[in-house]
Amino acid sequence: MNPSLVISTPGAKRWTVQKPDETIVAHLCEALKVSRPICQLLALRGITTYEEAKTFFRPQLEQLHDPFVMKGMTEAVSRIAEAVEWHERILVYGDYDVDGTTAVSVVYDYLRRHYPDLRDDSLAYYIPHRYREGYGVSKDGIDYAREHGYNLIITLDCGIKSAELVRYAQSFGIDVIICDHHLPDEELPKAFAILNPKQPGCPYPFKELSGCGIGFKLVQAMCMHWKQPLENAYRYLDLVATSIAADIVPIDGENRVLAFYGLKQAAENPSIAIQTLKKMAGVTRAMTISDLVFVIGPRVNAAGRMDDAKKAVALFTTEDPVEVQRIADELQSDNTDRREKDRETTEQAMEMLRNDATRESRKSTVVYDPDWHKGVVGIVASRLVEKFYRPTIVLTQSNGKVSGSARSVMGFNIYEALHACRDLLEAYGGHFYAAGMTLLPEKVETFRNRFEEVVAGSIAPELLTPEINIDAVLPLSAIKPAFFNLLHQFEPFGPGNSRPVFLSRGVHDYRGLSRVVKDAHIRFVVHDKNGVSMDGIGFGLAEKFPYVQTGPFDMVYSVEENEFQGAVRLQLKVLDVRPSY
Ligand SMILES: [Mn+2]
Repeated sequence: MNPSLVISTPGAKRWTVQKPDETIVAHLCEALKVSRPICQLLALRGITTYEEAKTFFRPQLEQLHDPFVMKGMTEAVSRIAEAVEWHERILVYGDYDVDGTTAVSVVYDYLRRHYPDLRDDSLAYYIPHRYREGYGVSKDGIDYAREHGYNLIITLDCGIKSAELVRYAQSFGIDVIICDHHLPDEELPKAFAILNPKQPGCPYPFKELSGCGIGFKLVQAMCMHWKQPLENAYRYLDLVATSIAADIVPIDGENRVLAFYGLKQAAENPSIAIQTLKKMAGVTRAMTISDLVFVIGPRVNAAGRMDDAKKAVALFTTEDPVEVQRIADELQSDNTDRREKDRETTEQAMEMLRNDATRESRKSTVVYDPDWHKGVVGIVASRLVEKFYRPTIVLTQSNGKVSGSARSVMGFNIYEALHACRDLLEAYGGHFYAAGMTLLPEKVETFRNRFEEVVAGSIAPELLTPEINIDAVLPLSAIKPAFFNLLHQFEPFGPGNSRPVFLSRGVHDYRGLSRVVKDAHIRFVVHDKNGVSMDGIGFGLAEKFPYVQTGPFDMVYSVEENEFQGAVRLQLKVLDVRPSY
């Protein structure tokens, strides 16, 4: 972690200027012969040498790690090979979200294509129903395997916490291969093989693969085992990139290579599914990570949220364009339903909070309505975090139990907070920033108070103010096409490699040309003391317009390209402004 300088103004956003290691910056400037701000960005991303910079700027598929380094891979591949050879029945089992359904699609589609013997019902996939069965390996799923004579189950994006159910499967002579990326419990399932770089003793060098990423490594390993061209695995990279984007895993290391080539494929040679979803959403430009998150992700997730996630796998593994279009239409309509419910629920939750006299003094938000749709509580929690910036839980009820989703603010571990309330919960699980839980209806009030106590007692006060991390301080004169071209090579952006944010100090409105648009945003024309002027747009910044009028002011922004009437120009996407000191 780099030591950083915190500038704090009450009531404003926190601007944190990152401080890279100066020795490394100096070394990179010398070795790379590029401008200092670029070297600062590299140093902040953990790059210290010419070689590392080269790897970063020129991702290569050869940089992917050998899948056989992963603990359990040799066993998994030989067991699957054996199953293929002996015409055993294989069930590919995965979670209902984007990561799970893309993972199942990759492994199922690969097996189906390369082993025609396994066609028909000797190879099948199974996605548990989000509400009837819930997350992870289900008893229903195993009973399904048993009743249909499947003797090998490959679990994807789940299974690592299912020791009990793996035992249950084995009691019927069903072997289980687990491919998961979630943090294991102390007791690992006694599966035939476990692929999970986070398990103790796994030497695999990159720990942050998505669930679909693990499925991809398995396919890559099978390609190597059967001496097939690796293209048979690479064809799934658009799905892997989709999972990386949707599951919010860091886009550095191996994930960056996978995401880079996955986006390239989505742009140049997409699967019919991605192409169809893209067209329906009206996206004409090359796909970005945000498109995967905001365009593809919700449509795939909508299937599991509103109906049945099997549709998502059907979409990704069907070759007939007419059929793909039909499924995509269904997903589109699920997504429209989902959006309507989302809007309604957010509205109701906001209203509840506006009427809550204790809101101002609380450090957390817990809202509950037994009639809300289970499929949108997570999204609504995220929206409430955006609006009120507190660790947030949204609860609803189904089948006599209350369940909900938790979302956190930057830097606060919400999973730990739930863990501290565990005596009030029936079940809980999740990560640092997002988690889920179930509890009994009569415990909701006690839980609401306890959660507030836990958050209030442990959260650092500054975490309740949103933070903007600034990569470098720049004069406006530094923003030139050549500079932008280098910035462009930092893509794809995402967690672990955010779009660079810059700070320019002491800028002025240029000749009164900056103005408020649509009552909410500011269109900027700014210049600095060197007479360089730039255009910019600041969404939702209208209330800060007085700073712009009275100037000079400081401004944080990212740089983007704006195409207008055929001409491409650089423009600043302004994130915040404040008066210069
Ligand atoms: Mn996952």
